[in-house]
Amino acid sequence: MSEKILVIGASGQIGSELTMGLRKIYGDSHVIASDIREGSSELMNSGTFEFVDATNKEQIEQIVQKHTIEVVYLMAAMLSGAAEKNPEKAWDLNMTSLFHVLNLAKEGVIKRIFWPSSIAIFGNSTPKQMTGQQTITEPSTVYGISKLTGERWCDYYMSNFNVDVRSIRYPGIISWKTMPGGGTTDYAVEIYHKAIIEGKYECFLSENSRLPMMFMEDAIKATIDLMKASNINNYIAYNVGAVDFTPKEIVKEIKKHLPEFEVSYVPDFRQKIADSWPQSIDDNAAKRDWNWEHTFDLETMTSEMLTRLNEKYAKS
Ligand code: AKB
Repeated sequence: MSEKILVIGASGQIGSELTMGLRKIYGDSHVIASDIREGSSELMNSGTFEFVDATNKEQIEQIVQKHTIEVVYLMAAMLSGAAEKNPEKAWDLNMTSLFHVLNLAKEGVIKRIFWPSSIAIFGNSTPKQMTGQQTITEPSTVYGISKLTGERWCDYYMSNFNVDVRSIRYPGIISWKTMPGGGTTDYAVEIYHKAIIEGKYECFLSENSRLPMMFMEDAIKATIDLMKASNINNYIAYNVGAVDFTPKEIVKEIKKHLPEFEVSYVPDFRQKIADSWPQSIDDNAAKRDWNWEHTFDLETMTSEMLTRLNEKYAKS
């Protein structure tokens, strides 16, 4: 029988699709979804859902005990743009929730943790091209500082208390089911929706801002594969790469399907965040240690996004 899994932050962009991916593999009754707010009807109707505030240890512990949970995916987080506006709240959510879950593992209540890190751990002093697994990490954002600190704490709990905690430094994640919220890479999701609904989009990053990105299917595969891997005692948080592109390049790709699509560029405070992040990622460690390989490139991702969103909006 497979282990019981709890996803905290299951109603969010990655959490919702991760929950569905885990339910497909391990069975609906083995994967408990939790969040402070309800998720999509697909999520709510496919298995058990519990209301959990990720900053409340008692609530997490109660659900862990109620469902005899052994593995926790902690997906609740405040992303880069939102965190700049609410630094203390972001720090509290991103760090307190991690401590609660790390301590449950230290106490032997749960066996294994997945906790997402981000390319935001890198900063202005990091080499921007093919940014390495081990390089300069001097983040300049609240979110980046919380993610880098989180990586250090995960390493500390692993080294000192033998806690099995695994992590991925996610790039921008592109998906059509659930909207992201508060991130700097969110433009790369919004742009597809706006292309279909309005035929125009005002982009909050400049046209040449290159960032590493990944299609959701690849992100879910990476997450689940890392949690299944048996030989990963090299790093806590792995770089994973897939595609990198600029707003101008994604527009060019969308225009192949929707030639009338119009975009204007009005960079806001998120431009500074984007400028501090890598442009492409060296993921050789993940390839070597657990055979990481991405599937979607800009062309296949664009075609899938537009097809799926067209179907979705036609139904609504
Ligand atoms: C964000 O833009 O804040 C996130 C991230 C790269 O971690 N998508």
